[in-house]
Amino acid sequence: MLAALAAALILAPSAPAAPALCTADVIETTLTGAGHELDEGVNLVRCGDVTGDGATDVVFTVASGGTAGDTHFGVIQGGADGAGEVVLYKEGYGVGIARHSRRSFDVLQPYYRATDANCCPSSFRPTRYTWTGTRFKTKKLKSVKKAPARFYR
Ligand SMILES: [Ca+2]
Repeated sequence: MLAALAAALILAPSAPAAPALCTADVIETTLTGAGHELDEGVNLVRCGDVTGDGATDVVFTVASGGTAGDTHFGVIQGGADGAGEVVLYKEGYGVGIARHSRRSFDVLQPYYRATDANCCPSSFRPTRYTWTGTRFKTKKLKSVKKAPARFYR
């Protein structure tokens, strides 16, 4: 059985397709397997190394299905065996994400003053998540008036 599996892996075509880790299906299965809620399902997906080990990881958001936009974000770290481990899963509001480097990514969230309508926050506040080797440490970055498009598309 194991030998057959190994043979199948060796014979598998090495097409340069995106790793399975970076598909919504695999992210959702991995999250459910780790005991996390899914709300409306995975929305944004950023594929690439963010833990500095050369192996592809995936940064993602989970949609609320309502005006709050995406209300969770996280990281699944890809292992050498192709399996993924949830190394971060957090709540947010109107979350946008963008990879910054091979060991960091940025999370953008709207900041509302009391008089701001839901459509139109006064500003957006980015936070940088940097991998320390065992976890992500956070650092607040300078707020911006407009959300750079790369965070939300
Ligand atoms: Ca990695």
